[in-house]
Amino acid sequence: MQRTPGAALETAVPMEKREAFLAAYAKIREEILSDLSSGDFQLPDNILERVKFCLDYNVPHGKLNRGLAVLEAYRAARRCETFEALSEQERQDALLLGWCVEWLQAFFLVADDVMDGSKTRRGRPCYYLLDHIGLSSVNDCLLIEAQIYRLLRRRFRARESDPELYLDLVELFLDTTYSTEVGQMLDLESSTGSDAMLEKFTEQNLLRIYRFKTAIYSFYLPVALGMRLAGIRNSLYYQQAKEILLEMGAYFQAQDDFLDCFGDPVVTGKVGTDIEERKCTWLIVEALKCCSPAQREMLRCSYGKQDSDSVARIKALYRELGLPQRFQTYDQESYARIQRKLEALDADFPVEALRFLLQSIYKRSK
Ligand code: GPP
Ligand code: MG
Ligand code: MG
Ligand code: MG
Repeated sequence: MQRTPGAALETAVPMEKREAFLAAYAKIREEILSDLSSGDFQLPDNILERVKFCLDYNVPHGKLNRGLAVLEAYRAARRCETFEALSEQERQDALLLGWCVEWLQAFFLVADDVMDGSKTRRGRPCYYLLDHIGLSSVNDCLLIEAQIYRLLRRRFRARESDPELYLDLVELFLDTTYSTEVGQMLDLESSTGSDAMLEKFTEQNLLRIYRFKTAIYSFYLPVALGMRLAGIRNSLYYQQAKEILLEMGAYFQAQDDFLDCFGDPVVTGKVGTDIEERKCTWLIVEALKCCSPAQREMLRCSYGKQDSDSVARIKALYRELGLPQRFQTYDQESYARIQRKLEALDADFPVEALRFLLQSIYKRSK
């Protein structure tokens, strides 16, 4: 399939689907606000407004691919032609789980931007940089996370038609969160140390970071949730899905690393900090594979420095080494390899869900 760069998301996700998904957001937010205004909490209006601001700022402005992937995985696992053909209750359950994944993403992003010293996210200042927020962003991201479990409890606890569903869903979220936090630790750890630490930037370390910090929550979780909601219990399906989804997740994070340096901030909505923050990225690992001893010395001196001259030197070297062209090849080869794996899957498998995710990332520009 031929695509022009930047066309990926627009064609993979029809506008009506995104709008239908977005329409469910306000209802879920109202459920959370109503919980906080009643029962033990009885919070006053000004505090409820603050919670509303925090959610509106952080939850609904992304690409929504993770949330939409839950709907797609559920539809495919239920063997339904369209999402609309499902019953009202089934659609509401899938929409809620889709939004729970977007809530998880919001929790991670608020925290990640603090740790990465980022300035912008989704085209606006990072939440922690807002005047009236600052360090209270730490508690706010914990609140966002905790809301996932209140939503799950209210919707799925003690469901007679599937008594184990609730625990399975809670465990999927908890295990995923733990893995992502391990991944974030590896990401942060690989970026600390003295100038002599280029040795940490190996392909093996990079793939471990990708698997844990991105692939599990962004790719495996949405599909596993859709499959589990549809009642699939056969662990073989989950293993098969996981293998391919982790590969897709690594491909997605390599794109994220590339866009951090070479993407257009107007399109990505964020200004990269990977070079300044000494991150273990696709670009630095690739550069170290093909640079000369003199270029390696330059990397050793300039990588991870905050000043703009050092950053410009690194970017110039990346270009000199032909990394943008090498990345294009990597992009095409990854897509083709994963596509072949999808084609080889068992006919019983809800493969459209995986295809949806792959189409939504190929040659992406944001
Ligand atoms: C992406 O890394 C990974 C995450 C956002 C997970 C964060 C996990 C936590 C436990 C907080 P990134 O820093 O490259 O993403 P971005 O480029 O979007 O800042
Ligand atoms: Mg970041
Ligand atoms: Mg990060
Ligand atoms: Mg990044």
